[in-house]
Amino acid sequence: MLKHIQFVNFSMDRRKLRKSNKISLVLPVLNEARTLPAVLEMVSHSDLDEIIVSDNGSTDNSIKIAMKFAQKDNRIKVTMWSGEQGSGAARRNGIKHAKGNVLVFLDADIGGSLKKVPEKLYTPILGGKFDMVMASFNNEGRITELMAKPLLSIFFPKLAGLKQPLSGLFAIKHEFVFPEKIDDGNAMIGILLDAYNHGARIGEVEIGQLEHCSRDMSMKRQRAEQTGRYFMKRLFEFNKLDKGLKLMN
Ligand SMILES: Nc1nc2c(ncn2[C@@H]2O[C@H](COP(=O)(O)OP(=O)(O)OP(=O)(O)O)[C@@H](O)[C@H]2O)c(=O)[nH]1
Ligand SMILES: [Mg+2]
Repeated sequence: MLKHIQFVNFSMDRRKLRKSNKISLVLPVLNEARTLPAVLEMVSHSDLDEIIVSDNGSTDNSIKIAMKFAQKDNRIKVTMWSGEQGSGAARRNGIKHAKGNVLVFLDADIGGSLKKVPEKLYTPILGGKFDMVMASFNNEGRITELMAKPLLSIFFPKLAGLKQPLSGLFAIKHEFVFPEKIDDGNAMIGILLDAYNHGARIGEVEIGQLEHCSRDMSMKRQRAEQTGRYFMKRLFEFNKLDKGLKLMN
């Protein structure tokens, strides 16, 4: 199920495959004026059909920055709405506008030192062997290491080897994303489990080193709680709770 895959350069065949696919990038943004220019610069050099910036209430210059990039590059669309808060809600809103058969998701706080991240994530999907490709990188997040990985190894052991199961950096075939199920908050665990439950072939690919960004403990606790809640929701839905509890004994 889980394979480490390396970025492969485009061959002639790959170029043909790229043409027969439409690729949309969805970028949720909330107050990321510091890092957004570098991320938009990087993705505007990527081979993407559309770039959807999904903002719901930034109070810094994020929207102004995104609009400026959109004037120079007609693939960039800025969608704004008011309503549910959270990166999951922002992803859901972005997907509504996405026309691609392959979707790439990035976060706007990853900094600009990484190169060609969209290509690294979507290329293995074009190759036909994967339906979802997660980014792999070396940063060790506390919620990832101390919560997501232990829970995955108890209930979904085939996913336990994923290096970054909560990463918001991934590519996925549109048909394996279920917007109506995407939770408002820290939705990654649900997006991953819903795809897995529908039989998605999941891989991961090295993308390099992310800029470190550390949040305060109360923010971390809120995110951990959301991850726990969304995880448990899936256990009930997939009838996994009884089986998992037996495994724990
Ligand atoms: N539109 C919108 N975007 C959001 C919201 N919350 C977060 N985002 C964006 O979603 C992406 C991921 O959010 P982060 O806060 O970085 O979440 P994270 O990467 O899981 O957590 P950290 O490890 O603390 O960075 C970033 O690009 C944020 O700007 C929100 O309420 N609305
Ligand atoms: Mg982040």
